[in-house]
Amino acid sequence: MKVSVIAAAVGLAASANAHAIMQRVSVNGADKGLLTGIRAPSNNNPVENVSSQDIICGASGSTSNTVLDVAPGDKLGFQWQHVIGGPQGANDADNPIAASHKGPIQLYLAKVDNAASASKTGLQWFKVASEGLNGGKWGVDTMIQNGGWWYANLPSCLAPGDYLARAELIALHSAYSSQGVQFYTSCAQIRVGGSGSWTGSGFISLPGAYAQNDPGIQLNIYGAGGVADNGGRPYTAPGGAVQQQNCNGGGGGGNPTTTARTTTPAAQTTLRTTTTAANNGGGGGGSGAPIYGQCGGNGWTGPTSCASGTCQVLNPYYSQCL
Ligand SMILES: *[C@@H]1O[C@H](CO)[C@@H](O)[C@H](O)[C@H]1NC(C)=O
Ligand SMILES: [Cu+2]
Repeated sequence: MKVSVIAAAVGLAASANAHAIMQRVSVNGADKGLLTGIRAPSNNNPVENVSSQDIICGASGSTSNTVLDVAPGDKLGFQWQHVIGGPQGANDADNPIAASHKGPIQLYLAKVDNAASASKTGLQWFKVASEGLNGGKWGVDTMIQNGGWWYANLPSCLAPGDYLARAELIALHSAYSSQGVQFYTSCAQIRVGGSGSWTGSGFISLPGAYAQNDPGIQLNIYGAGGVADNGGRPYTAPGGAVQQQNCNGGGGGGNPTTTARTTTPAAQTTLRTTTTAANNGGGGGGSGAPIYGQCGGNGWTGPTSCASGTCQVLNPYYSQCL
């Protein structure tokens, strides 16, 4: 059994250079154009070393003078394709990405002075969306179904100004050994309008926050028969929980109020695995988080006990009822 699983995995990994690049952004359905307002790598080679500067926005490649105007709550789309410009030749079965490349897709923001010119290093990133594994379906599966597009809403109370929006696809098909993981990341340059007040919370540094052996980065996602369902176990993406915005002003991790929670539709709808946990945390009648719910971690303000299961620390950012 074990041998056949490994053989299947190696076979998938060997389907040569079936990588991808995030290269288009849409705002409320309007495609802003190839590599417009985006910092993207110039080829589709993945980043495998979480300590590399390339973990931030991918290897240095194309740049853009454009900053995309957006508003809080806008629906952003991020499109990955096999090579810059789209498919590689006719009938490219590996466009937008090889189906083997299962894993989560996440969106982080970092405040900057000028999104076109700001350095990508030394920023404080906060996670606003994440689609991991839900009922056997990965974020990458959703993206492939949508022709390479993956969508997330900006937080509806996000404070105005320039941000880098880091769209991260983590392919886990070879992640059973160290640096078998494949990160496909580009950054969009956005200018948020409006009069929101939320400046983020649960900040992380990149590189820094990810460990090469994080259980969401180094793992064997194959279950019985080589099915890439993580053996039916829940999957926790690296970088901590999706941050719940505080619409009453400020940031930095104050206690979100009930009002804030009920008025935060945006960033949460896109993904089920992570956000379900966070949402469930708020409703609490004092009975603790549900099974698989979050019960702790850096910046976590929800319940710290479990209605069922036991609260287990998975990493500094995430404890889960298991
Ligand atoms: C990973 O990247 C860091 C930073 O560039 C470097 O020091 C380290 O040697 C790399 N590790 C491997 C195994 O390549
Ligand atoms: Cu690949």
